[in-house]
Amino acid sequence: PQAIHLSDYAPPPWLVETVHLTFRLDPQSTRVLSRIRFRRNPAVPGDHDLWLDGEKLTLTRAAIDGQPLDLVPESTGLRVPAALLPADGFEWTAEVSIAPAENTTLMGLYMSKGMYCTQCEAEGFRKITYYPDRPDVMARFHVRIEGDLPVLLSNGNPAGSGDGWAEWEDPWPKPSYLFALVAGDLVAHSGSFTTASGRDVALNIWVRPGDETKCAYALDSLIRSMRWDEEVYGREYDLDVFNIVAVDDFNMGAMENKGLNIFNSRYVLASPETATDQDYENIERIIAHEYFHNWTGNRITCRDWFQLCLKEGLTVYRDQQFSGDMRSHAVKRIEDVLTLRTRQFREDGGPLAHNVRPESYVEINNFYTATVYEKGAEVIGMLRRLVGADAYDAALRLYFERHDGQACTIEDWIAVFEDATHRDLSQFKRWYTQAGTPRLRVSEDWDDGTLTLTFRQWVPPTPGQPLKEAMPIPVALGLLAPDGTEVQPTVVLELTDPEQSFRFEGLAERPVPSILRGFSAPVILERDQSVEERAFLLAHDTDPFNRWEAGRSLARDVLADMATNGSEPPQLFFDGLRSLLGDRTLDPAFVALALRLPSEEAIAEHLHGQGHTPDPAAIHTARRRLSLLRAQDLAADLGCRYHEMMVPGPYSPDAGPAGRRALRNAALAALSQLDGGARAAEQFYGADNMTEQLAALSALLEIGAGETELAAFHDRWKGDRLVMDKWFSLQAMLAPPDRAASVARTLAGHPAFDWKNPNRFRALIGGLAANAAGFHDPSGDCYRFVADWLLRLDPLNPQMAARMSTAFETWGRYDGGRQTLIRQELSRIEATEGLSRDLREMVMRMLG
Ligand code: HT7
Ligand code: ZN
Repeated sequence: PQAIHLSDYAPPPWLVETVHLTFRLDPQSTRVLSRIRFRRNPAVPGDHDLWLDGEKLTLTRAAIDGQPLDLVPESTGLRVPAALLPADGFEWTAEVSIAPAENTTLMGLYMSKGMYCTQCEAEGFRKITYYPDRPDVMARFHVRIEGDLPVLLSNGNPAGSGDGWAEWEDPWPKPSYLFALVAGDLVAHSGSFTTASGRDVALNIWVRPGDETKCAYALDSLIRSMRWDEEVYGREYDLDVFNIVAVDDFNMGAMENKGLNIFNSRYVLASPETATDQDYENIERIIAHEYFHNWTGNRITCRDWFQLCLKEGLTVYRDQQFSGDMRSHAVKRIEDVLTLRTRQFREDGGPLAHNVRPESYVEINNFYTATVYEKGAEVIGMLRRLVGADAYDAALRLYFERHDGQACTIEDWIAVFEDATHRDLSQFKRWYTQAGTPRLRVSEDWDDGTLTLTFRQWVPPTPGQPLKEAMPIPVALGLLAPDGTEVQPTVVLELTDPEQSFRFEGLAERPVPSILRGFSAPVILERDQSVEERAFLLAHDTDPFNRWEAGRSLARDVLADMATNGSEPPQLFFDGLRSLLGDRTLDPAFVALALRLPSEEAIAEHLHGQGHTPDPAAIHTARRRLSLLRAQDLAADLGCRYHEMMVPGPYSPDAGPAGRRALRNAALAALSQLDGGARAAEQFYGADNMTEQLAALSALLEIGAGETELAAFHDRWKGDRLVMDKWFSLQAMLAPPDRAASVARTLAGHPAFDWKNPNRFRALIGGLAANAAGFHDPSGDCYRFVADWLLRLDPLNPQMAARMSTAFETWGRYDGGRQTLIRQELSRIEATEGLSRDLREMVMRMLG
């Protein structure tokens, strides 16, 4: 398949003014009638053919200004020769038929449990009708839906309805990827919002009958998001209605279609009995994310798909700010950095590394990645840190003012910041054009009241980019005196060179530096630091992120030592945790995070970065042993906190009670190693909410118990699809390493394993891939199992198969035996006839 290159971008010769679509719905043969007004693009002189994208469409008729055309469609679209096109514009009319019930890709128009729905980002609209399906073509849409279903929805405002039909008018020009249609037997949980300028907006969350009791939190999150975007970014909603629909079969989390967001039902539906605190937090975050896209994505969109980070990085950054404001900034920052390190550093350090703004792709769906999203958000955070909060606000005001209604590039974005701040940001642009996680090594020199910090940075080579240039790195730093007082409050040092020194003079005593506060840049900091110094920062750092980081890096190094040379953990590690556990002034959610040991995957990545070949089994054993020793050492304190953190009264998903449950459940998991699971079983049967029940089940499975509880859980929840996903993933994730493949096979044979449903597939296959020691069992059994399932899914849902193939992306870290086994599976996939473009591209990139 042909790669598409950023450097080949050419503006569209023909633009669209208005689109009228009529859908006559039928599962096997939906007819789509289109009437599209085209005009010449004044920026593109000369005569040009009209290219209309279209895939798997049956064309019944087509005409230009009413004159029928006899066109022969190609496999990817239709070409209308320039000679047939009136110079000053024309009206295109066409009729196609499609079969939504046969569409298993979940792109375009498809069916999920009797309901029609669409997914058009990135290139799904071309499966609906012939159209210039590219984001730089923005048009006003009018949609008529005809079908024998009670609810018929599309973008924009309602424009009339009757028995078996409804019309929708979207006044805002939009690219085709934001088109949406939903039709089904749905019920709404409704509310309203009055904007700052007094406009009343009807809000509806549409779900299948029976689920309407689980929508209150999603609606509340939406209202808070709308208010927040007005207060913090000055952005108002711009239609009379905002609809959200929950769908069971959905490839990703949600989609920001104009005025009609479509969500994976796991990010809408929640009740205390069925959803965990984490689920509630995700719902709040994703509802906000999609809503925020209304301005960052919809009103201002991307010129082409290479600019994806323009909308995604910024919108993730905005949803992170929102969640921090709603909950705790410190806890949110730690969680975001954990996600970044788990998903993005892994990507950046392997064969799938790519720029935040990629330069070429075969299948754009493969670039909805942690690099585009999460690293894209970090880049915005760095920009804000460098220019300051007020200048950031001014730049965003300018961005909205200058580019409203346009399809933009990263160059436009940078220019806004340069114009608003009068800074030269040409070096900063490297964050968009250079892949890989920078490494930053710091050394200290103390001489008679002066501390000199020397930073040396380098970026490892990544595919296609052997040589790298120095990055601009904002390093937030503070200095602490030996008694814990801050002698230098946070300053932001701006690194621009491969090596740079900074001097701090007039210091009475040698201070302890707290470096990269708040994780001020997405880099790997390398620093020779004694256990004592880390214990000191864990006890005293005034920056909560670095306080957590001190404990984290200590735990990581202890585990790395235990896994590689069988050493014993230092007592200071336990003592540090004990004082944290005993500090009642700290937010319980923060303490819970501080107690969380680095994952096996994180230790493997660290060891690899240190030049070791990680042994998944040894890492697993070391982590379990450290967990046990820690539980023994802290048993009394943990027991105390377990009781103290009980949350009385009715369940609330708010940050306060959720943080208490997080700490309580961390204590439970630790204590279960000592009491044989007695407390966990008690909590499991007594729980009135999913957070406590699932944590208890997980604690039991971790100690090799919980068979009875697993069965009880199944019996209680077999009718609830979202809870059953948890049942599948927990077992796959926590299966003992030598039994992981057989547990996964049994689960795959379970009647409830509906592998065509993305959530269920991800629960099992993703759960297994997250079981590091199990997945990497030297037999290679799990590698085979996962490859078999990818091959089975690929013909039906290539996008999902390609995403899940990233289970193999870390193969290069491991020993020769494992490398050979994984490469064998990747080669087997690659050699399969009829493989999708999606999966083929991923496999080829992984094989290098
Ligand atoms: N912008 C949305 C991306 C998305 C998507 C992309 C490809 C295929 C299916 C998809 N579903 C949603 C989601 C977001 O970032 O908000
Ligand atoms: Zn997004």
